[in-house]
Amino acid sequence: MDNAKIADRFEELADLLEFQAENPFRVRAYRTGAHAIRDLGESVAAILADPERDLADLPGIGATLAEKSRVLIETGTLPQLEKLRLEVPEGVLAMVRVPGLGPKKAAALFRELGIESLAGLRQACEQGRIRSLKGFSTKTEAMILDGLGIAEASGKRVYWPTARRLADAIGRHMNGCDGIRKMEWAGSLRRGRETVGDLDLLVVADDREAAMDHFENYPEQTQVVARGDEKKVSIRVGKAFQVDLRLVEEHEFGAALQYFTGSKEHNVHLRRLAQSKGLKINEYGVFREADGERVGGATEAEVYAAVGLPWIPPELREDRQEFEWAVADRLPDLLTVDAIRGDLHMHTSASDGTATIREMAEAAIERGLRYIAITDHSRRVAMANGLDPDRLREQWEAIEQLRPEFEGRLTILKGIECDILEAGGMDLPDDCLAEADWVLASVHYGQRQSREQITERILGALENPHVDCIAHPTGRLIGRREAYEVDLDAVMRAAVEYGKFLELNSNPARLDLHDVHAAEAKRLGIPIVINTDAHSPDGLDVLPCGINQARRAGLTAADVANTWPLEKLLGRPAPS
Ligand code: DGT
Ligand code: CA
Ligand code: CA
Ligand code: ZN
Repeated sequence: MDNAKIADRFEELADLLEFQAENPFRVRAYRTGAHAIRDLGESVAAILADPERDLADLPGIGATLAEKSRVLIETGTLPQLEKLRLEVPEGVLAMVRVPGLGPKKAAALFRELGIESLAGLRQACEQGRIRSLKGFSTKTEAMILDGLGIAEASGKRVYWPTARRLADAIGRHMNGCDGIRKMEWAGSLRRGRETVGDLDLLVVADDREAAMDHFENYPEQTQVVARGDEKKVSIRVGKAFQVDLRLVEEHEFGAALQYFTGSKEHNVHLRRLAQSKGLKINEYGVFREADGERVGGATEAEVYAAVGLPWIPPELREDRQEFEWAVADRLPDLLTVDAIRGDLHMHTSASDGTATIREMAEAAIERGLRYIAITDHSRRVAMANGLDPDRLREQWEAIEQLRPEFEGRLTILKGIECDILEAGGMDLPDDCLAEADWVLASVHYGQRQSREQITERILGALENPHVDCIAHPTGRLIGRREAYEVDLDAVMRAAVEYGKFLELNSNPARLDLHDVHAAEAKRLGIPIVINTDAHSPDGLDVLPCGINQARRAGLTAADVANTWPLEKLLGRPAPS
């Protein structure tokens, strides 16, 4: 069982205990532990297996959670969790998360009225069956109905670039409103998270009413959710995706931006730091506890400076290591998109791409790249028309013939995305791989094999002297398919031993390696290659998603091999 799954179990346990009105400190202990484990670079299993180390020593974990982690890894579950799952139906937990309901009220509805799903809850409200309960009224019913709309929508997160495009469109619309002095997107969009639950826009405007009216009139808007007061309004676009607008004062803008950028955990940590210095930080500014005097908040830098810290880039604000780094003035100089010089994973119409080698090369030049590798699928991926040695050598000949045309503008590497076979071993013979400039190795089939099998297959690929890099190393598809079972610690150790690269695939559905693992790779000195895996010229435009993920992992340009000159990356003169 990997760290993410252990964290999921602890979070579920916290939700269930909260519903049972358990001691809030215990509930919090599980949540803190889940957060700590989710953000751990090494696997919990490896730490437990190491007799020299004690999982209980790690911050946020402790003896109880260490013991439960051991049981989870050994048995796949916890007796306590199994028992609670029987007592509390799944739908009831969803009710706990409905804004305005909470664990206490949800428990009453479940016990007194037998409601155990969001659908049942809506029906009971509409039939007026809830107002009869002690502590409930017609007003609660209306509030729950409102909350239900939000809860149903809030399950649907979108990939980051979808949110980015929507934000840009709304931004253009808002530019048509007079008297807007400042405007910035906050929340998970600004932190560059993989998925975004809703959008948070902050605006300073001469005329608040006018700005809110303009926002409500966004043409693609399907519903105005709430215009509670004179400072906030939310709309829904498309299928219930929510966009919040908040109007703030100019001198509060930095404090508001800091607050609404989050994450919540980062903000909690920052406020704790402020308290220890006799300060109070909220969305309106920084204040002295003693006399309430305001000491800053016009800019974000002012907010951080008030507690003696440099400004922290939004992508790092997850309460991982950013405070430790900031205190020591060791914040990494995060990678930017223009540092990327090459893209070493892309497909053409020879396999499942849509464009020719020349079209991909031209598109790469337009995007400022200096080198690319053409990496079509190998023969095992028959449904993508994967290449056998003959077709691959033909393609490489075509690349050699194209090279003079691109001389001085772009180097085209003869590459391949070679499958790692189910039984182990590479899909193409060594003599063929030996002729390539760049070999990616991927697991596409047999993803349901055991952890041992999949790990062995990948270790085998890393041992092969012709393989340069493991593509999308965990195989996850965000929101659609879990990562395959693999011992990433072992994979990383082997990558170090054989001097291989690991990919960070920029496809918004993959983002694989994900941030925590990319950070661990950096710690071990494994160079990361950020690729697009483009299947068309436009496919090259997903690069910013990979950059976000790399920044969230704290990577600098030096940590990312495709910012390097090609000679350094290949360890030999570049082909021409
Ligand atoms: P999302 O929308 O689920 O992708 O994630 P965020 O981070 O954008 O979350 P959202 O939209 O609920 O809130 C935006 C930020 O506002 C959040 O990152 C931190 C701040 N914030 C919101 N509610 C709270 C709260 O109850 N406590 C604290 N400390 N911060 C909050
Ligand atoms: Ca948000
Ligand atoms: Ca929000
Ligand atoms: Zn590919």
